[in-house]
Amino acid sequence: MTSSAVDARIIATGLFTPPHSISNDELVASFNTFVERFNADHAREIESGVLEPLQPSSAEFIEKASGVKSRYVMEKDGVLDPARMRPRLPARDNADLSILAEIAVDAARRAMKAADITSGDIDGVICAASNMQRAYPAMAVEIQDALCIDGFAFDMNVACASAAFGIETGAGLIRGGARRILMVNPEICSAHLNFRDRDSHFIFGDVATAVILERAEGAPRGEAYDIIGTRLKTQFSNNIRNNAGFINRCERPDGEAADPQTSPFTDKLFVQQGRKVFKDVVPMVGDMIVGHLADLGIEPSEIKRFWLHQANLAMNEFIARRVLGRDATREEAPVILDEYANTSSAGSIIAFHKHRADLKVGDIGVISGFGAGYSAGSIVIRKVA
Ligand code: CO8
Repeated sequence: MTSSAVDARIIATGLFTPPHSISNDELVASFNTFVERFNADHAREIESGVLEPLQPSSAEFIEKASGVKSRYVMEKDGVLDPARMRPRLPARDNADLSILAEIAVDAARRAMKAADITSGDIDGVICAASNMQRAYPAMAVEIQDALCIDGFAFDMNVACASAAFGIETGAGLIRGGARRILMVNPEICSAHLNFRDRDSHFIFGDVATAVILERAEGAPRGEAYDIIGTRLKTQFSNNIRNNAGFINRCERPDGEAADPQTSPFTDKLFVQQGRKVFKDVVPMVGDMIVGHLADLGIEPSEIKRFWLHQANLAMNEFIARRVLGRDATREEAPVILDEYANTSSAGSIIAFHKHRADLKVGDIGVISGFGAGYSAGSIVIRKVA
């Protein structure tokens, strides 16, 4: 799907960064302790060939394969405790703000402050993220309530592409008559990451971002980026999956007591075929951006900045090369995954939030999110103030 009339503009972003950071060395130390204990506890099965021994992780591998050096998390001790390996996020009373809503509200308040607007200036809220804390009521309605916003709110999930799809959805609502839309991306990836899986335990981090979209009419009051084109694409793939869902309790055989969330090999958490994802998604996204720019009559060389999803450093380098026909500089395609890791839908928005201050009026950039589904979105923007 493609849209190209200028109906909406981005007038502000907000970023919530969690209080705790975990280095690769800390993560690997915890994982390797788990592996030693697991192998010792299962020595007999391993010796008899019934079970393969678990292999240790390595900080060098993680940085080389992904570019990730650290990640922020909402709670650190539970993640690093080899007997637990998931954050401690105690259940809250229904009367209290949910943790996912809390971080979204923080990012939203920062964006509203940057835009110098109040709750009364916003007509609707979209919560676009990889995982919602519950089925209902919608996270977005809780966020709307906490911010005292009148109007409407709803959740949407397009995995790592959620923010790009959220921006296009917000622009569509503005096309339909709304004045301003708040789009938030709260991602507590640590809660649905399998820290016992060597292949993926290092990939994700927690964060929340917010974007405020406004109808593109009249002179902007402050910094603003016209949305000059959007393109969305999905293509089914089993290579990134999370099979957690409401049907799970009905799938378990009679008498089975094991909690599928605590198995080291669970598919009820994030699982992927990383190599296949890499090979499929690089051409899919590269070609989407090239085609999108061509249809808008924009040469790739006119693009000042690519705020790409932050999943893997090499992946972003390949995509930028496919679009530009040469290597992109760090200024052209900024990197935040070294510090934040993959924050799913929020990654491209963190990059946009942190790396746009130097742009001049008239400069064009591309925000692009991509991931599970597969799903991908390209948002082309021009700085107008
Ligand atoms: N330490 C040491 N060695 C390791 C480790 C480790 N931690 N992990 C794997 N190895 C070994 C492997 O066993 C393998 O060994 P061998 O060669 O003997 O078989 C070797 O290292 C190479 O392994 P890989 O082929 O897997 O390594 P890659 O170079 O492909 O790197 C990556 C793995 C980093 C995962 C890479 O493939 C990648 O980043 N791919 C892109 C995938 C991607 O971007 N996915 C993101 C999608 S996320 C999304 O859409 C959002 C989902 C919702 C969010 C969920 C939040 C939890």
